[in-house]
Amino acid sequence: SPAPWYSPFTANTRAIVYGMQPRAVQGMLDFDFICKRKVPSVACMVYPFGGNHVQKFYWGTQETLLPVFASLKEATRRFPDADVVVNFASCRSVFESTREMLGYSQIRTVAIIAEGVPERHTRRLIRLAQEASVTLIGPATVGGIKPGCFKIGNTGGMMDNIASSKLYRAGSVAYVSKSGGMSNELNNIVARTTDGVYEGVAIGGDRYPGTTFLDHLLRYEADPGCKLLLLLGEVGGVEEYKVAEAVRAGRITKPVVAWCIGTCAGMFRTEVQFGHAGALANSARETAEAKNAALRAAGVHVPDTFEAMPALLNRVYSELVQSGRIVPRPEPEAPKIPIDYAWALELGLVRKPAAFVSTICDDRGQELLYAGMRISDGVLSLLWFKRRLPPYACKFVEMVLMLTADHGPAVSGAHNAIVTARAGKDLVSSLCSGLLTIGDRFGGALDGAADLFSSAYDKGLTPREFVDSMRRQNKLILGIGHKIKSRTNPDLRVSIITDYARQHFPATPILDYARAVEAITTAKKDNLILNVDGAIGVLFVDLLRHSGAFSREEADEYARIGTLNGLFVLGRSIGFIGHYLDQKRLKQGLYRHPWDDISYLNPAAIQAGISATKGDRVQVGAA
Ligand code: Q5B
Repeated sequence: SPAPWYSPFTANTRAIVYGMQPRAVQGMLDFDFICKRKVPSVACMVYPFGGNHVQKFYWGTQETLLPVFASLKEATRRFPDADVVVNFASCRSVFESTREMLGYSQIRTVAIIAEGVPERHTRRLIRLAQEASVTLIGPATVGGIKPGCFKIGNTGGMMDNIASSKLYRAGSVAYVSKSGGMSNELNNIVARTTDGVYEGVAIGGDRYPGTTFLDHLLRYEADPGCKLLLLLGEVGGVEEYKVAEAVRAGRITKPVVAWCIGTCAGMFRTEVQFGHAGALANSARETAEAKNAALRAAGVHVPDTFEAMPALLNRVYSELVQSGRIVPRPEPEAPKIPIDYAWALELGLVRKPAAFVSTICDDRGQELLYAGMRISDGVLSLLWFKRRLPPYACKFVEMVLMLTADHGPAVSGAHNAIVTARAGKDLVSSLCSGLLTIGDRFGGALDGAADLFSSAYDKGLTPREFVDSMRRQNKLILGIGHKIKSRTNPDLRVSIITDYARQHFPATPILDYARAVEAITTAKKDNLILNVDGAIGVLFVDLLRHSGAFSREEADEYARIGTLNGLFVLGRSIGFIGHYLDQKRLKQGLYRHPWDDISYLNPAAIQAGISATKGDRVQVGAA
């Protein structure tokens, strides 16, 4: 059965929210939930841009979906039981959209939230609404609230506010005010001084509100659930006189408590425009003082000051209880209010174990911080070592990255990256393919070299003893040897970096030791030089041990956990990416290794070849 005329909002009211206002919709659903409504009060939303779709919301702690329609026509067709529209359209488009709403006979109430609606538009809408018998609330309003039943948009503020004013269950006091902010104040006052709010509407602060104080007070008068009326008028306009007249004429018989705010206006020498568009007294009649006096004379309970209103309200309420006209109901258990995780976190109410721990980088603030320091303080040292390194050390790191960035297309990693790129793969695949070749033999000998040389040095082995011990173990010395570089074809990268270190490092004992080892290995074979991996590896040990920035334990740990190879990986990634881009730019096709560069050996041929040549390589390609 349809709701009676005086009760536009019930526990079954279904509304259409016009405009994309997910926060307001979530607030309405949260209110419904704590009121124990069976069905959400928001049936759907209308948003002309973006087509029909669904939006995700919470119903309590569960997630639910609400439909969004591109047109009001579709929304009303799909939800013929929706009789309220909360219109969030802007002041520019609210006239057209409200006029359209008034054309659907199922719509009985429209709340207009927009501020700044031209008065001529409002007046036309009021006329159209009256013709269609539609209750218009607003413009320039937050809306209204009916505890246990329905909440318009953002009315009542946050959920904790709504709960503390007990708006999840009905009381006996119905109020009407202009201001949404003052409605919150009334919610609070009513909850503290009476059995609570039965209904509250903020009609909006414009000079021509869609419905007036009297319209709502007459509804409350007719509504048997409401026992006590509360009016918060204000300076400007004459609507309060109509209320006084209704009381005097007996159209309102229930007790009314009222106060018009803005009594301080008389303290100013000129007329003051208060916050609302309509809050300006254009004549002595429109002052708050004159209106309070008129209301008092009509028999309305008017306090001497706003501060005295709660006590007066309590007194009138107590009289109603004593006379039996209000029978206080048992207080239901206060509902649990689901709050969003982000908000709970901000309030310090929840904690959750983090899935990741990061101690090196914080991107949450305006300025990116590495290890708690500004990134201009040296990117690598902050992110890898979590500390500022001396400028000479930062420069050393930069030089390492530069010197290791590339060594031509023939080396293992670049070759792989190129072949991968030519197989049509993407940048990341090509880069990874190159990086996966880095290890003890190619490019990844830094940590091993650092460990071998520093351990031998720490043990007090002479360079000769060290070389001999490695030979006895049949182990290659990591950091020694190069495919093409030699004493006669020196690796300039090694001299650049060692010269720099000798000039700037406080001490280079491990480098000196490695150079002494090199003197022995090159005596055996010209290419057994201290290679680029070895040079960087031993120099980093010298840096870790003598820069003063690390303890000895830290220095050892960094070598142990692969930090130094990381330098090569990082630097050489630049080169691999370069090769990938080069191949793509050159539109190089699929690479296939030429047959003439492959020795095809079958087991029989190997057998024959080995016996025929006593161990030399056998060419059997033609076979
Ligand atoms: N012999 C680098 O070998 C290479 C010896 C050794 C004692 C050694 C080899 C090696 C250790 C690993 C290492 C990093 C494979 C190299 C890099 C980056 C790069 C690359 C680029 C870039 C070269 C000939 C004779 C044999 C061996 C003996 C060799 N190495 N003895 N300690 N370390 N080094 N890797 O020329 O008696 O004849 O049997 O594994 O530090 O990767 O540019 O290309 O920037 O991209 O093939 O610079 O040295 O020499 O294996 O034929 O050996 O010398 O025992 O003795 P080769 P082999 P014998 S830098």
